Amino acid sequence: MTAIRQDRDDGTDAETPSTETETGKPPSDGSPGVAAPRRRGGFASLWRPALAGVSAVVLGAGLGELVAVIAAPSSSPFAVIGGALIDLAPPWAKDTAIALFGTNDKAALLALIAIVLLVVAALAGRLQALRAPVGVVIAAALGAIGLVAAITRADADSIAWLPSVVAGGVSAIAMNLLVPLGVSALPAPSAEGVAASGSPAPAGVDRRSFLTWAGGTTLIGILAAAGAQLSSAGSAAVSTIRTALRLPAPATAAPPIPASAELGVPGLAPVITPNDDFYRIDTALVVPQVDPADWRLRVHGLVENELSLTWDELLAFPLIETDATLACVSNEVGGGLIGNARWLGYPIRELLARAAPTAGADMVLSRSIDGFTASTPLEALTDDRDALLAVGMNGEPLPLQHGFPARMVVPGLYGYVSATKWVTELKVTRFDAEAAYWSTRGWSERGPIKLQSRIDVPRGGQEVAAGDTVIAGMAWHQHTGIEAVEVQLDDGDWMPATLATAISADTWVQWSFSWDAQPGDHIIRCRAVSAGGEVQTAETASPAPDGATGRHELRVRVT
Ligand SMILES: Nc1nc2c(c(=O)[nH]1)N[C@H]1C(S)=C(S)[C@@H](COP(=O)(O)O)O[C@H]1N2
Ligand SMILES: [Mo]
Repeated sequence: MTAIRQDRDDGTDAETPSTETETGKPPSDGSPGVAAPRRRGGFASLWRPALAGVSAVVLGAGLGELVAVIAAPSSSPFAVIGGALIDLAPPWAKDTAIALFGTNDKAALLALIAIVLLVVAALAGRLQALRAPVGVVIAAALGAIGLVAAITRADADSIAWLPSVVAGGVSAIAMNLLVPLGVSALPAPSAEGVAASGSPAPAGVDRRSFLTWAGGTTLIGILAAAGAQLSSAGSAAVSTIRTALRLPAPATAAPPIPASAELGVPGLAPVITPNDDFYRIDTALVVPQVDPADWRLRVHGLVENELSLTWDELLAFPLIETDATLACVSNEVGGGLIGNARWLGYPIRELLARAAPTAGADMVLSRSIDGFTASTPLEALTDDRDALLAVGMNGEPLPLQHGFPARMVVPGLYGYVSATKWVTELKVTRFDAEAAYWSTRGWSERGPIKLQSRIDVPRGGQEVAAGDTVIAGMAWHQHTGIEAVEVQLDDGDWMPATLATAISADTWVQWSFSWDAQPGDHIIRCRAVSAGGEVQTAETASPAPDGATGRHELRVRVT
Protein backbone atom coordinates (compact mmCIF):
# COMPACT_ATOMS: atom_id res chain seq x y z
CA MET A 1 0.00 0.00 0.00
CA THR A 2 2.77 2.36 0.90
CA ALA A 3 4.37 1.92 -2.48
CA ILE A 4 1.14 2.56 -4.33
CA ARG A 5 0.41 5.69 -2.36
CA GLN A 6 3.91 6.85 -3.00
CA ASP A 7 3.50 6.33 -6.74
CA ARG A 8 0.41 8.49 -6.70
CA ASP A 9 2.24 11.22 -4.85
CA ASP A 10 4.90 11.20 -7.51
CA GLY A 11 2.35 11.27 -10.26
CA THR A 12 0.44 14.25 -8.93
CA ASP A 13 3.71 16.06 -8.57
CA ALA A 14 4.35 15.96 -12.28
CA GLU A 15 4.46 19.73 -12.41
CA THR A 16 6.99 19.92 -9.63
CA PRO A 17 10.16 19.88 -11.73
CA SER A 18 9.16 22.98 -13.66
CA THR A 19 8.19 24.70 -10.44
CA GLU A 20 11.54 23.72 -9.07
CA THR A 21 13.43 24.96 -12.08
CA GLU A 22 12.07 28.37 -11.46
CA THR A 23 12.37 28.38 -7.71
CA GLY A 24 15.77 26.81 -8.03
CA LYS A 25 17.33 29.27 -10.40
CA PRO A 26 20.56 30.64 -9.05
CA PRO A 27 19.32 33.15 -6.51
CA SER A 28 21.23 36.01 -8.08
CA ASP A 29 18.29 38.25 -7.34
CA GLY A 30 18.19 36.91 -3.82
CA SER A 31 14.60 35.81 -4.07
CA PRO A 32 14.21 32.16 -4.95
CA GLY A 33 10.69 30.94 -5.05
CA VAL A 34 9.09 34.22 -5.96
CA ALA A 35 7.81 32.90 -9.26
CA ALA A 36 6.63 29.60 -7.84
CA PRO A 37 2.93 28.90 -7.84
CA ARG A 38 2.36 28.05 -4.18
CA ARG A 39 -1.20 26.76 -4.37
CA ARG A 40 -0.11 23.46 -2.92
CA GLY A 41 2.06 25.00 -0.29
CA GLY A 42 4.96 22.87 0.95
CA PHE A 43 3.85 19.85 -1.08
CA ALA A 44 4.96 21.39 -4.36
CA SER A 45 8.63 20.90 -3.70
CA LEU A 46 8.64 17.85 -1.52
CA TRP A 47 10.95 16.15 -3.96
CA ARG A 48 13.86 17.65 -2.05
CA PRO A 49 12.95 16.05 1.27
CA ALA A 50 12.27 12.85 -0.67
CA LEU A 51 15.74 13.00 -2.14
CA ALA A 52 17.16 13.77 1.29
CA GLY A 53 15.35 10.70 2.65
CA VAL A 54 16.77 8.50 -0.10
CA SER A 55 20.28 9.87 0.48
CA ALA A 56 20.04 9.25 4.21
CA VAL A 57 18.87 5.67 3.78
CA VAL A 58 21.43 4.90 1.05
CA LEU A 59 24.16 6.17 3.40
CA GLY A 60 22.86 4.08 6.30
CA ALA A 61 22.32 0.95 4.21
CA GLY A 62 25.76 1.25 2.59
CA LEU A 63 27.53 1.68 5.93
CA GLY A 64 25.48 -1.17 7.39
CA GLU A 65 26.67 -3.47 4.61
CA LEU A 66 30.26 -2.36 5.15
CA VAL A 67 30.09 -2.99 8.90
CA ALA A 68 28.56 -6.39 8.15
CA VAL A 69 31.45 -7.42 5.92
CA ILE A 70 33.96 -6.37 8.57
CA ALA A 71 32.23 -7.60 11.71
CA ALA A 72 29.32 -9.93 11.03
CA PRO A 73 29.31 -11.31 7.46
CA SER A 74 26.17 -13.40 7.85
CA SER A 75 24.20 -10.44 9.23
CA SER A 76 24.19 -7.99 6.33
CA PRO A 77 20.91 -6.06 6.66
CA PHE A 78 19.93 -6.87 3.07
CA ALA A 79 20.69 -10.53 3.46
CA VAL A 80 18.88 -10.98 6.75
CA ILE A 81 15.78 -9.11 5.61
CA GLY A 82 15.78 -11.10 2.37
CA GLY A 83 16.28 -14.30 4.33
CA ALA A 84 13.40 -13.47 6.62
CA LEU A 85 11.16 -12.68 3.64
CA ILE A 86 12.04 -16.03 2.10
CA ASP A 87 11.16 -17.81 5.33
CA LEU A 88 7.93 -15.83 5.77
CA ALA A 89 6.81 -16.03 2.14
CA PRO A 90 3.60 -18.00 1.55
CA PRO A 91 4.11 -21.41 -0.08
CA TRP A 92 3.01 -20.32 -3.57
CA ALA A 93 5.56 -17.53 -3.59
CA LYS A 94 8.49 -19.94 -4.03
CA ASP A 95 6.99 -21.36 -7.19
CA THR A 96 5.99 -17.99 -8.56
CA ALA A 97 9.47 -16.60 -7.94
CA ILE A 98 11.12 -19.60 -9.57
CA ALA A 99 8.67 -19.52 -12.48
CA LEU A 100 9.33 -15.81 -13.09
CA PHE A 101 13.04 -15.57 -12.41
CA GLY A 102 14.32 -19.16 -12.42
CA THR A 103 17.53 -19.44 -10.46
CA ASN A 104 17.84 -15.61 -10.57
CA ASP A 105 15.08 -15.45 -7.98
CA LYS A 106 17.55 -14.30 -5.32
CA ALA A 107 18.80 -11.37 -7.40
CA ALA A 108 15.17 -10.45 -8.09
CA LEU A 109 14.37 -10.50 -4.37
CA LEU A 110 17.33 -8.26 -3.54
CA ALA A 111 16.31 -5.84 -6.29
CA LEU A 112 12.76 -5.80 -4.94
CA ILE A 113 13.99 -5.06 -1.41
CA ALA A 114 16.16 -2.22 -2.77
CA ILE A 115 13.24 -0.70 -4.68
CA VAL A 116 10.88 -0.91 -1.71
CA LEU A 117 13.58 0.55 0.52
CA LEU A 118 14.13 3.53 -1.80
CA VAL A 119 10.40 4.21 -2.08
CA VAL A 120 9.98 4.04 1.70
CA ALA A 121 13.05 6.26 2.10
CA ALA A 122 11.58 8.91 -0.21
CA LEU A 123 8.28 8.75 1.64
CA ALA A 124 10.11 9.02 4.97
CA GLY A 125 11.93 12.11 3.74
CA ARG A 126 8.65 13.75 2.77
CA LEU A 127 7.03 12.86 6.06
CA GLN A 128 10.03 14.15 7.94
CA ALA A 129 9.58 17.49 6.19
CA LEU A 130 5.87 17.61 6.91
CA ARG A 131 5.73 16.05 10.36
CA ALA A 132 9.11 15.60 11.94
CA PRO A 133 10.25 13.28 13.40
CA VAL A 134 8.12 10.76 11.48
CA GLY A 135 10.85 10.25 8.85
CA VAL A 136 13.50 9.69 11.49
CA VAL A 137 11.24 7.15 13.18
CA ILE A 138 10.71 5.34 9.86
CA ALA A 139 14.47 5.20 9.25
CA ALA A 140 15.04 3.80 12.72
CA ALA A 141 12.20 1.31 12.18
CA LEU A 142 13.88 0.04 8.99
CA GLY A 143 16.98 -0.63 11.08
CA ALA A 144 14.83 -2.36 13.69
CA ILE A 145 13.37 -4.67 11.03
CA GLY A 146 16.91 -5.66 10.05
CA LEU A 147 17.81 -6.09 13.70
CA VAL A 148 14.95 -8.48 14.39
CA ALA A 149 15.67 -10.42 11.19
CA ALA A 150 19.37 -10.62 12.10
CA ILE A 151 19.06 -11.88 15.64
CA THR A 152 16.41 -14.46 14.80
CA ARG A 153 18.53 -16.17 12.11
CA ALA A 154 19.55 -19.74 12.84
CA ASP A 155 23.20 -18.84 12.35
CA ALA A 156 23.10 -15.51 14.26
CA ASP A 157 26.24 -14.74 16.22
CA SER A 158 26.72 -12.39 19.18
CA ILE A 159 27.15 -9.24 17.07
CA ALA A 160 24.48 -10.02 14.51
CA TRP A 161 22.66 -6.87 15.70
CA LEU A 162 25.48 -4.49 14.81
CA PRO A 163 25.10 -3.95 11.03
CA SER A 164 21.37 -3.21 11.27
CA VAL A 165 21.83 -0.89 14.23
CA VAL A 166 24.47 1.02 12.25
CA ALA A 167 22.22 1.10 9.18
CA GLY A 168 19.18 2.30 11.11
CA GLY A 169 21.09 4.71 13.32
CA VAL A 170 23.02 6.37 10.49
CA SER A 171 19.87 6.60 8.34
CA ALA A 172 17.93 8.25 11.18
CA ILE A 173 20.66 10.78 11.99
CA ALA A 174 21.26 11.60 8.33
CA MET A 175 17.50 11.97 7.80
CA ASN A 176 17.36 14.41 10.69
CA LEU A 177 20.21 16.49 9.24
CA LEU A 178 19.55 16.33 5.51
CA VAL A 179 15.80 16.85 5.30
CA PRO A 180 15.94 20.33 6.89
CA LEU A 181 18.52 21.30 4.27
CA GLY A 182 16.02 20.43 1.60
CA VAL A 183 13.15 22.18 3.33
CA SER A 184 14.90 25.36 4.37
CA ALA A 185 15.91 26.12 0.82
CA LEU A 186 12.29 26.93 0.15
CA PRO A 187 10.10 29.54 1.59
CA ALA A 188 8.05 27.90 4.28
CA PRO A 189 4.33 27.96 3.52
CA SER A 190 3.74 30.41 6.33
CA ALA A 191 6.42 32.70 4.90
CA GLU A 192 4.95 32.70 1.42
CA GLY A 193 3.33 36.04 1.72
CA VAL A 194 6.58 37.52 2.85
CA ALA A 195 8.54 35.84 0.09
CA ALA A 196 6.01 36.84 -2.52
CA SER A 197 6.13 40.38 -1.36
CA GLY A 198 9.80 40.46 -2.14
CA SER A 199 11.51 39.87 1.19
CA PRO A 200 14.68 37.75 1.22
CA ALA A 201 14.19 33.98 1.29
CA PRO A 202 14.59 32.19 4.61
CA ALA A 203 18.14 31.23 5.51
CA GLY A 204 19.13 27.78 4.29
CA VAL A 205 21.06 26.09 1.58
CA ASP A 206 20.37 26.83 -2.05
CA ARG A 207 19.58 24.22 -4.63
CA ARG A 208 23.18 23.61 -5.58
CA SER A 209 24.38 23.20 -1.99
CA PHE A 210 21.50 20.91 -1.23
CA LEU A 211 22.26 18.73 -4.24
CA THR A 212 25.90 18.63 -3.20
CA TRP A 213 24.96 17.43 0.28
CA ALA A 214 22.43 14.89 -0.92
CA GLY A 215 24.64 13.70 -3.77
CA GLY A 216 27.70 13.44 -1.56
CA THR A 217 25.80 11.47 1.06
CA THR A 218 24.39 9.11 -1.55
CA LEU A 219 27.82 8.65 -3.08
CA ILE A 220 29.38 7.74 0.27
CA GLY A 221 26.61 5.20 0.81
CA ILE A 222 27.12 3.67 -2.63
CA LEU A 223 30.89 3.55 -2.18
CA ALA A 224 30.47 1.85 1.19
CA ALA A 225 28.14 -0.75 -0.33
CA ALA A 226 30.50 -1.28 -3.26
CA GLY A 227 33.43 -1.62 -0.85
CA ALA A 228 31.47 -4.19 1.10
CA GLN A 229 30.73 -6.09 -2.08
CA LEU A 230 34.37 -6.06 -3.19
CA SER A 231 35.86 -7.06 0.14
CA SER A 232 33.37 -9.88 0.61
CA ALA A 233 34.37 -11.21 -2.80
CA GLY A 234 38.07 -10.77 -2.03
CA SER A 235 38.19 -12.11 1.51
CA ALA A 236 36.43 -15.36 0.71
CA ALA A 237 38.51 -17.37 3.16
CA VAL A 238 36.40 -20.52 2.94
CA SER A 239 36.60 -20.46 -0.83
CA THR A 240 40.40 -20.39 -0.56
CA ILE A 241 40.34 -23.31 1.87
CA ARG A 242 38.15 -25.24 -0.54
CA THR A 243 40.45 -24.58 -3.49
CA ALA A 244 43.45 -25.91 -1.56
CA LEU A 245 41.58 -29.00 -0.37
CA ARG A 246 42.42 -32.49 -1.68
CA LEU A 247 39.73 -35.07 -1.09
CA PRO A 248 40.75 -38.69 -0.51
CA ALA A 249 40.31 -41.19 -3.32
CA PRO A 250 37.15 -43.28 -2.98
CA ALA A 251 37.51 -46.65 -1.30
CA THR A 252 34.85 -47.82 -3.75
CA ALA A 253 35.01 -45.97 -7.07
CA ALA A 254 32.07 -45.75 -9.46
CA PRO A 255 32.65 -47.51 -12.77
CA PRO A 256 33.52 -45.22 -15.69
CA ILE A 257 30.56 -43.64 -17.48
CA PRO A 258 29.80 -45.95 -20.45
CA ALA A 259 30.55 -44.22 -23.76
CA SER A 260 27.09 -45.24 -24.94
CA ALA A 261 25.49 -43.16 -22.18
CA GLU A 262 26.15 -40.07 -24.26
CA LEU A 263 24.30 -39.88 -27.59
CA GLY A 264 26.26 -36.82 -28.71
CA VAL A 265 23.23 -34.92 -29.99
CA PRO A 266 23.98 -31.17 -30.08
CA GLY A 267 21.67 -29.32 -27.70
CA LEU A 268 20.94 -32.38 -25.57
CA ALA A 269 21.82 -32.12 -21.86
CA PRO A 270 25.12 -33.90 -21.11
CA VAL A 271 24.58 -37.00 -19.01
CA ILE A 272 26.89 -35.58 -16.29
CA THR A 273 26.04 -31.97 -15.51
CA PRO A 274 29.14 -29.78 -15.06
CA ASN A 275 29.19 -28.18 -11.61
CA ASP A 276 28.99 -24.68 -13.08
CA ASP A 277 25.79 -25.59 -14.96
CA PHE A 278 24.16 -27.44 -12.08
CA TYR A 279 20.92 -25.79 -10.98
CA ARG A 280 20.95 -24.17 -7.57
CA ILE A 281 17.93 -23.93 -5.30
CA ASP A 282 17.99 -22.98 -1.65
CA THR A 283 16.67 -20.45 0.82
CA ALA A 284 20.14 -18.99 1.51
CA LEU A 285 20.47 -15.45 0.15
CA VAL A 286 24.11 -15.43 1.14
CA VAL A 287 25.92 -18.72 0.60
CA PRO A 288 26.88 -20.08 4.05
CA GLN A 289 30.65 -20.04 4.59
CA VAL A 290 31.52 -23.14 6.58
CA ASP A 291 35.15 -23.81 7.42
CA PRO A 292 35.70 -27.59 7.44
CA ALA A 293 37.88 -27.13 10.54
CA ASP A 294 34.81 -25.85 12.43
CA TRP A 295 32.31 -28.22 10.85
CA ARG A 296 30.67 -30.91 12.99
CA LEU A 297 27.89 -33.33 12.16
CA ARG A 298 25.80 -34.25 15.15
CA VAL A 299 23.76 -37.44 14.92
CA HIS A 300 21.27 -37.67 17.75
CA GLY A 301 17.62 -38.17 18.67
CA LEU A 302 16.18 -41.66 18.75
CA VAL A 303 19.59 -43.38 18.70
CA GLU A 304 21.54 -45.56 21.07
CA ASN A 305 24.86 -43.82 20.39
CA GLU A 306 24.89 -40.12 19.83
CA LEU A 307 27.72 -39.09 17.49
CA SER A 308 29.58 -35.94 16.68
CA LEU A 309 31.70 -36.20 13.58
CA THR A 310 34.57 -33.89 12.57
CA TRP A 311 35.74 -33.24 9.02
CA ASP A 312 38.92 -35.26 9.50
CA GLU A 313 36.95 -38.16 10.96
CA LEU A 314 34.57 -38.09 8.01
CA LEU A 315 37.40 -38.09 5.46
CA ALA A 316 39.06 -41.00 7.28
CA PHE A 317 35.98 -43.19 6.65
CA PRO A 318 35.96 -45.35 3.49
CA LEU A 319 34.22 -43.07 0.99
CA ILE A 320 32.26 -44.30 -1.99
CA GLU A 321 31.37 -42.73 -5.32
CA THR A 322 27.95 -42.82 -6.85
CA ASP A 323 26.13 -41.16 -9.75
CA ALA A 324 22.77 -39.70 -8.89
CA THR A 325 20.35 -37.26 -10.52
CA LEU A 326 19.08 -34.58 -8.17
CA ALA A 327 15.76 -32.92 -8.98
CA CYS A 328 13.81 -30.07 -7.46
CA VAL A 329 10.15 -30.49 -6.61
CA SER A 330 9.59 -27.05 -8.17
CA ASN A 331 10.74 -28.30 -11.57
CA GLU A 332 7.96 -27.80 -14.11
CA VAL A 333 7.34 -30.38 -16.82
CA GLY A 334 10.11 -29.75 -19.36
CA GLY A 335 12.06 -27.61 -16.86
CA GLY A 336 15.72 -27.43 -15.96
CA LEU A 337 15.79 -27.76 -12.16
CA ILE A 338 17.49 -31.13 -12.43
CA GLY A 339 21.10 -32.23 -12.76
CA ASN A 340 23.24 -35.33 -12.56
CA ALA A 341 26.60 -35.60 -10.83
CA ARG A 342 29.17 -38.08 -9.59
CA TRP A 343 29.09 -37.71 -5.82
CA LEU A 344 31.79 -38.74 -3.35
CA GLY A 345 30.76 -39.37 0.22
CA TYR A 346 30.09 -41.67 3.11
CA PRO A 347 26.95 -43.83 3.01
CA ILE A 348 24.44 -42.46 5.51
CA ARG A 349 23.33 -46.01 6.28
CA GLU A 350 26.84 -46.70 7.69
CA LEU A 351 26.67 -43.55 9.77
CA LEU A 352 23.23 -44.48 11.07
CA ALA A 353 24.42 -48.03 11.79
CA ARG A 354 27.04 -46.49 14.10
CA ALA A 355 24.37 -44.34 15.78
CA ALA A 356 21.89 -47.26 16.01
CA PRO A 357 18.37 -45.82 15.64
CA THR A 358 15.91 -47.14 18.20
CA ALA A 359 12.62 -48.87 17.38
CA GLY A 360 9.85 -46.48 16.45
CA ALA A 361 12.03 -44.00 14.57
CA ASP A 362 10.85 -43.45 10.98
CA MET A 363 12.40 -40.15 9.87
CA VAL A 364 15.67 -38.27 9.89
CA LEU A 365 15.37 -34.50 10.21
CA SER A 366 18.55 -33.10 8.69
CA ARG A 367 19.46 -29.52 9.51
CA SER A 368 21.67 -27.04 7.72
CA ILE A 369 23.89 -24.45 9.37
CA ASP A 370 21.39 -21.81 8.22
CA GLY A 371 18.40 -23.52 9.81
CA PHE A 372 16.91 -25.22 6.73
CA THR A 373 15.57 -28.70 7.52
CA ALA A 374 14.50 -31.72 5.48
CA SER A 375 12.55 -34.78 6.58
CA THR A 376 13.82 -37.98 4.98
CA PRO A 377 12.21 -41.36 5.59
CA LEU A 378 14.62 -43.42 7.70
CA GLU A 379 14.08 -46.27 5.27
CA ALA A 380 15.49 -44.35 2.30
CA LEU A 381 18.63 -43.72 4.35
CA THR A 382 19.11 -47.29 5.52
CA ASP A 383 18.05 -49.40 2.50
CA ASP A 384 20.44 -50.51 -0.23
CA ARG A 385 20.45 -47.21 -2.15
CA ASP A 386 23.56 -45.08 -1.87
CA ALA A 387 22.23 -42.21 0.21
CA LEU A 388 25.37 -40.16 0.84
CA LEU A 389 26.79 -37.66 3.20
CA ALA A 390 28.57 -36.14 0.20
CA VAL A 391 31.79 -34.12 0.20
CA GLY A 392 32.69 -34.32 -3.49
CA MET A 393 30.86 -33.44 -6.71
CA ASN A 394 32.25 -34.39 -10.12
CA GLY A 395 35.80 -34.81 -8.85
CA GLU A 396 36.02 -31.64 -6.72
CA PRO A 397 35.03 -30.66 -3.21
CA LEU A 398 31.40 -29.53 -3.21
CA PRO A 399 31.12 -26.01 -4.62
CA LEU A 400 30.19 -23.55 -1.87
CA GLN A 401 26.71 -23.02 -3.27
CA HIS A 402 26.13 -26.77 -3.48
CA GLY A 403 26.75 -27.32 0.22
CA PHE A 404 30.47 -27.19 1.05
CA PRO A 405 31.81 -28.90 3.03
CA ALA A 406 29.10 -31.58 3.32
CA ARG A 407 25.57 -32.23 2.12
CA MET A 408 23.13 -35.07 1.75
CA VAL A 409 22.24 -36.74 -1.56
CA VAL A 410 19.50 -39.37 -1.56
CA PRO A 411 18.72 -41.04 -4.90
CA GLY A 412 14.99 -41.02 -5.67
CA LEU A 413 13.85 -38.15 -3.44
CA TYR A 414 13.31 -34.51 -4.35
CA GLY A 415 15.93 -32.20 -2.91
CA TYR A 416 13.60 -30.49 -0.45
CA VAL A 417 13.12 -33.70 1.55
CA SER A 418 16.62 -35.09 1.28
CA ALA A 419 19.47 -33.03 -0.15
CA THR A 420 20.34 -30.76 2.81
CA LYS A 421 23.37 -28.63 1.99
CA TRP A 422 25.82 -27.31 4.63
CA VAL A 423 24.39 -30.09 6.78
CA THR A 424 25.35 -30.05 10.47
CA GLU A 425 22.80 -32.23 12.19
CA LEU A 426 20.89 -35.46 11.67
CA LYS A 427 18.13 -35.96 14.17
CA VAL A 428 16.56 -39.38 14.14
CA THR A 429 12.90 -38.85 14.92
CA ARG A 430 9.35 -39.54 13.76
CA PHE A 431 7.15 -37.97 11.08
CA ASP A 432 4.42 -37.52 13.69
CA ALA A 433 6.81 -35.66 15.99
CA GLU A 434 8.51 -33.10 13.73
CA ALA A 435 8.03 -31.28 10.43
CA ALA A 436 10.67 -29.91 8.06
CA TYR A 437 11.09 -26.45 6.49
CA TRP A 438 8.88 -26.94 3.42
CA SER A 439 6.41 -29.28 5.15
CA THR A 440 5.41 -26.39 7.41
CA ARG A 441 4.83 -24.30 4.27
CA GLY A 442 2.30 -26.51 2.58
CA TRP A 443 4.53 -29.01 0.78
CA SER A 444 4.20 -32.73 1.23
CA GLU A 445 6.29 -34.21 4.06
CA ARG A 446 7.48 -36.98 1.75
CA GLY A 447 8.76 -36.35 -1.76
CA PRO A 448 9.62 -39.31 -3.99
CA ILE A 449 10.68 -38.08 -7.44
CA LYS A 450 8.02 -38.66 -10.09
CA LEU A 451 8.51 -40.42 -13.43
CA GLN A 452 9.29 -37.72 -16.01
CA SER A 453 10.79 -37.05 -19.42
CA ARG A 454 11.52 -33.95 -21.43
CA ILE A 455 12.43 -32.89 -24.97
CA ASP A 456 15.70 -30.94 -25.29
CA VAL A 457 16.05 -31.02 -29.10
CA PRO A 458 14.56 -29.28 -31.01
CA ARG A 459 13.75 -26.28 -28.82
CA GLY A 460 10.09 -25.26 -28.60
CA GLY A 461 9.12 -22.67 -31.17
CA GLN A 462 12.23 -23.41 -33.21
CA GLU A 463 12.09 -23.65 -37.01
CA VAL A 464 13.25 -27.02 -38.24
CA ALA A 465 14.51 -27.82 -41.74
CA ALA A 466 12.43 -30.49 -43.50
CA GLY A 467 13.96 -33.94 -43.85
CA ASP A 468 15.97 -36.11 -41.45
CA THR A 469 15.78 -34.55 -38.00
CA VAL A 470 16.63 -35.78 -34.55
CA ILE A 471 14.35 -35.36 -31.57
CA ALA A 472 16.16 -35.99 -28.29
CA GLY A 473 15.71 -35.56 -24.57
CA MET A 474 16.14 -36.90 -21.08
CA ALA A 475 14.03 -39.27 -18.95
CA TRP A 476 14.25 -40.15 -15.25
CA HIS A 477 12.67 -42.06 -12.45
CA GLN A 478 15.44 -42.19 -9.90
CA HIS A 479 15.86 -45.38 -7.95
CA THR A 480 13.42 -47.19 -10.26
CA GLY A 481 14.97 -46.65 -13.69
CA ILE A 482 13.64 -46.08 -17.21
CA GLU A 483 12.44 -48.92 -19.41
CA ALA A 484 11.41 -46.97 -22.51
CA VAL A 485 10.66 -43.55 -23.92
CA GLU A 486 8.02 -42.97 -26.58
CA VAL A 487 7.42 -40.08 -28.92
CA GLN A 488 4.13 -38.89 -30.39
CA LEU A 489 3.84 -36.63 -33.41
CA ASP A 490 0.64 -34.66 -33.99
CA ASP A 491 -1.63 -36.89 -31.91
CA GLY A 492 -0.51 -40.00 -33.83
CA ASP A 493 0.60 -43.32 -32.40
CA TRP A 494 3.25 -43.50 -29.69
CA MET A 495 6.53 -44.65 -31.25
CA PRO A 496 9.56 -46.01 -29.39
CA ALA A 497 12.60 -43.76 -29.00
CA THR A 498 16.15 -45.08 -28.78
CA LEU A 499 17.50 -45.10 -25.23
CA ALA A 500 21.14 -44.40 -24.46
CA THR A 501 22.79 -46.65 -21.88
CA ALA A 502 21.64 -45.61 -18.44
CA ILE A 503 24.45 -45.09 -15.93
CA SER A 504 22.18 -46.60 -13.29
CA ALA A 505 18.58 -46.62 -12.11
CA ASP A 506 19.51 -43.59 -9.97
CA THR A 507 20.36 -41.39 -12.94
CA TRP A 508 18.54 -39.88 -15.84
CA VAL A 509 19.01 -41.32 -19.32
CA GLN A 510 19.24 -39.72 -22.75
CA TRP A 511 16.90 -40.72 -25.58
CA SER A 512 16.62 -39.88 -29.27
CA PHE A 513 14.17 -40.35 -32.12
CA SER A 514 14.74 -40.02 -35.88
CA TRP A 515 12.09 -38.00 -37.62
CA ASP A 516 11.55 -37.42 -41.31
CA ALA A 517 10.08 -33.96 -40.79
CA GLN A 518 7.48 -32.78 -43.31
CA PRO A 519 6.85 -29.07 -43.85
CA GLY A 520 4.14 -27.58 -41.66
CA ASP A 521 3.39 -27.03 -37.96
CA HIS A 522 3.86 -30.03 -35.70
CA ILE A 523 3.37 -31.00 -32.06
CA ILE A 524 5.94 -33.29 -30.46
CA ARG A 525 5.26 -35.09 -27.19
CA CYS A 526 7.21 -37.61 -25.17
CA ARG A 527 6.46 -39.99 -22.33
CA ALA A 528 8.57 -42.37 -20.33
CA VAL A 529 7.85 -45.87 -19.10
CA SER A 530 9.56 -46.81 -15.84
CA ALA A 531 11.42 -50.03 -15.17
CA GLY A 532 8.47 -50.83 -12.93
CA GLY A 533 6.08 -50.67 -15.94
CA GLU A 534 4.50 -47.35 -14.98
CA VAL A 535 3.61 -45.09 -17.93
CA GLN A 536 4.22 -41.38 -17.38
CA THR A 537 0.82 -39.84 -16.75
CA ALA A 538 -0.80 -37.27 -19.03
CA GLU A 539 -2.61 -35.81 -16.05
CA THR A 540 -1.17 -32.41 -15.27
CA ALA A 541 -0.32 -31.36 -11.75
CA SER A 542 1.58 -28.27 -10.66
CA PRO A 543 4.75 -28.61 -8.55
CA ALA A 544 3.01 -27.98 -5.20
CA PRO A 545 2.63 -29.99 -3.04
CA ASP A 546 4.69 -32.95 -4.24
CA GLY A 547 5.95 -32.48 -7.81
CA ALA A 548 4.63 -31.67 -11.29
CA THR A 549 3.13 -34.26 -13.63
CA GLY A 550 2.03 -34.20 -17.24
CA ARG A 551 3.78 -34.65 -20.55
CA HIS A 552 6.27 -32.31 -22.14
CA GLU A 553 5.04 -31.15 -25.52
CA LEU A 554 6.33 -28.60 -27.96
CA ARG A 555 5.34 -26.99 -31.21
CA VAL A 556 7.78 -26.67 -34.08
CA ARG A 557 7.49 -25.27 -37.61
CA VAL A 558 9.12 -27.37 -40.32
CA THR A 559 10.15 -25.39 -43.43
N1 LIG B 1 20.63 -25.87 3.42
C1 LIG B 1 19.76 -26.06 2.42
N2 LIG B 1 19.82 -27.20 1.72
C2 LIG B 1 18.96 -27.42 0.70
C3 LIG B 1 17.99 -26.46 0.36
C4 LIG B 1 17.94 -25.27 1.12
O1 LIG B 1 17.10 -24.38 0.89
N3 LIG B 1 18.85 -25.10 2.13
N4 LIG B 1 17.13 -26.69 -0.69
C5 LIG B 1 16.93 -28.06 -1.11
C6 LIG B 1 16.28 -28.13 -2.41
S1 LIG B 1 14.66 -27.61 -2.49
C7 LIG B 1 16.90 -28.66 -3.50
S2 LIG B 1 16.04 -28.94 -4.92
C8 LIG B 1 18.33 -29.01 -3.47
C9 LIG B 1 19.08 -28.34 -4.60
O2 LIG B 1 20.45 -28.63 -4.51
P1 LIG B 1 21.45 -27.87 -5.48
O3 LIG B 1 21.27 -26.41 -5.25
O4 LIG B 1 22.82 -28.35 -5.13
O5 LIG B 1 21.07 -28.24 -6.89
O6 LIG B 1 18.94 -28.60 -2.25
C10 LIG B 1 18.19 -28.89 -1.11
N5 LIG B 1 19.03 -28.59 0.02
MO1 LIG C 1 13.92 -28.12 -4.50
